Amino acid sequence: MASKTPAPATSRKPPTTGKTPAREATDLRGEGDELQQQAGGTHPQLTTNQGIPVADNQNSLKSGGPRGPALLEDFILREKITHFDHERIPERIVHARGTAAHGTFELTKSLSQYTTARILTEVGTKTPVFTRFSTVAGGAGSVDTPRDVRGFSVKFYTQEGNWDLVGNNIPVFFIQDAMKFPDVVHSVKMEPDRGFPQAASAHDTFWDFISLTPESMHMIMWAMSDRTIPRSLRTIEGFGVHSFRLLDADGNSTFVKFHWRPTLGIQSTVWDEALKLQAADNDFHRRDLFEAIQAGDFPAWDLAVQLFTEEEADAFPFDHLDATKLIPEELVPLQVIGRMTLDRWPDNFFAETEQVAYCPANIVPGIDFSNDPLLQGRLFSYLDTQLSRLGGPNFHQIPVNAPKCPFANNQRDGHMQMQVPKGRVNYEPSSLQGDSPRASREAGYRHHATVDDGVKGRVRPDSFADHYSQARLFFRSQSAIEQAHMASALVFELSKVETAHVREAIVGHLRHVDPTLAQRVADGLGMDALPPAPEARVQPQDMAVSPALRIIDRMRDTLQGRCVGILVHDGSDAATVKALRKAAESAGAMVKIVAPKLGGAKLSDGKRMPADGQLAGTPSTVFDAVAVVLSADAGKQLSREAAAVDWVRDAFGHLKAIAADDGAQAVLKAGGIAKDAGVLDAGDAKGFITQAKTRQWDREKKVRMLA
Ligand code: HDD
Repeated sequence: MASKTPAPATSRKPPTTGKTPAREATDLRGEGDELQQQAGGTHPQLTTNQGIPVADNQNSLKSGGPRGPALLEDFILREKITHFDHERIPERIVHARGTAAHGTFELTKSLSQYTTARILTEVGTKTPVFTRFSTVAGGAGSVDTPRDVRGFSVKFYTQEGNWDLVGNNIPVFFIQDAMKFPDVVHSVKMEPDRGFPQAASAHDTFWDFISLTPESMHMIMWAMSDRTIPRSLRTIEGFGVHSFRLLDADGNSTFVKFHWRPTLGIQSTVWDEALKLQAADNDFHRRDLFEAIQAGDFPAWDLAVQLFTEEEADAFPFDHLDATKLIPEELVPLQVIGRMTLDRWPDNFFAETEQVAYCPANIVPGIDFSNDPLLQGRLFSYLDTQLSRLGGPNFHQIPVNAPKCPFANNQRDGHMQMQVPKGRVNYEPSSLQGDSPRASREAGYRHHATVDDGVKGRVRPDSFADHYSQARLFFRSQSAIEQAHMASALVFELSKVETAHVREAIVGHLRHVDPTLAQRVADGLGMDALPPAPEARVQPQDMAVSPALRIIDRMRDTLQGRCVGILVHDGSDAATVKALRKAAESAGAMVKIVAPKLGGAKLSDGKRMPADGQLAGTPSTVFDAVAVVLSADAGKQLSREAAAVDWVRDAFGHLKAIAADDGAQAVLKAGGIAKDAGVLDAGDAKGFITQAKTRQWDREKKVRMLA
């Protein structure tokens, strides 16, 4: 319903109430009205949705005096409550928890040799985008940092219509055929009888499904890697997953895979940190993106493509139409063709982030689908889900979903029709109206002309049967630290599985992936012997390792996009705090001051430094590196404060650089922190910044027993 723009307050007077019987309250306004008058400002007249001015927004209409019953006649109360009762819509069945931002995409390299799509051929054009990141399993009100795949959806409002690239931060998927999607999702969401676990993947049900679905093994390797515990949404990669086609003007086709690469580089957390972040800040990723955009520190991603022909695809040792397979960059290199920058936070979360409706079937001329059976199922599912989620067939008219280019057709009416089409003609062919829309062979969408022969049947190609080679490729391509994280993640997750035969079945599959991995997980679970491996239809092959699949070696040593916390108390040395802050900010970090009291601390120069966070509510998990600057007295005092001791102990355990002055040593001692290359004197701001740019991976074996 379009809301009427209310007239300025001065032009409309509240209606008079007529004669007030003596026994009723004499002042219609409630206390809230009086208090808000003091807040000042010029406010428009409050009205109902019909534009009727409201005189009292605090009290319902009563009969028989102020303590009498409320009246059904109160159309203002009824309208307000009715609207409120219907404020929620069904949340997404998957990817319910999301965070989005507006931005632009600018093409830097034309693909005109391969496609007619203007967004991929017109260098320099800035195309508006709306990009939503999400977790998969949790509900809309769950947390940002579980171990989970992250959704990465981009709506490009191109001049030729909306193009939605609906991907994830992982280039492969759990299943090969859309027929299995409801099953994998049912198994991963909370168990239906008990309603838990919430937020992250379920235990027995999920691993039961996985143990019986070997095609998911490659995706499981990714899910158990540090990719699923990202530091921030600004530091995740994105993948279109499927092969698509690019079509040139003659209809010639080239296959393409789309990749997003964050300009800040990829970065993850460590598992203990991710667990503690859930307690520290449910909205850690959403807040990070919000704060970065508000600060003008706009996150950006390069769009890269892998291009290959049908003949090249036929020579791959895997089937690229199988969404459980990736194409190693070493086989088909990435070409960067443009950059997306997110620079505007939505004005309203519900209207935009919640109501945005992505659909992989939204595609523009010059791009086409491949025969990937998972993609084909998706082409149906997304439009269908919006019909119930957004309530009817006109959701494309919601501003965030509407194309920004002209659009016209003969589709009419339906729930919540916002447009008022003019004229007699709502059909085609027609001859009665000169301006009714017509299809155009030249500009219109063209499909690739494919020849498919063979018999009809519910079948899976033999070329999809190798479930382990790429799982092995992924595991063996990781650095030793990442392999240890994966083994430990598997032990952690399987330790939550109560059913012994499910745990054993998974370890059995791991034997095909990598026998050493299977052994480490079996040891971590306390198994006396390795369970048998299931029969593999195709024996796994060794592929050349792909270093591009690692994270740790590819993380950028930088403080850009990262946050440094400085813990202070009364008497902290002002010069040291100032020098650390300056050094961190010059290196691109955001700096936050933490103190036992939010009012801050009176530093050695007698000046009060306000705090950005109070110690008990701002643990070191929310920072990338920390400094502790304390007077001797404050150090002694805080060494008996668990929040301060945890602050340094967690920073140390999470492999972060720590700068501490003499006064802070008492807290470090209470935290049992031993000096290493990442523990520095607070006077050495330069050394601290160097260490703060990276995680202290060498420290890990001293603080954690990994599988
Ligand atoms: Fe999906 C949402 C990504 C397979 C059915 N999916 C959804 C979102 C993302 C993905 C990022 C959130 C969109 C948003 O922010 O609103 N989905 C993927 C990827 C897949 C995939 C990368 C495999 C490569 N999805 C997939 C299949 C089906 C669906 C096979 C069904 C056959 N997905 C849906 C859905 C959702 C959805 C049920 C829920 C909400 C929505 O669509 O709008 O239709």
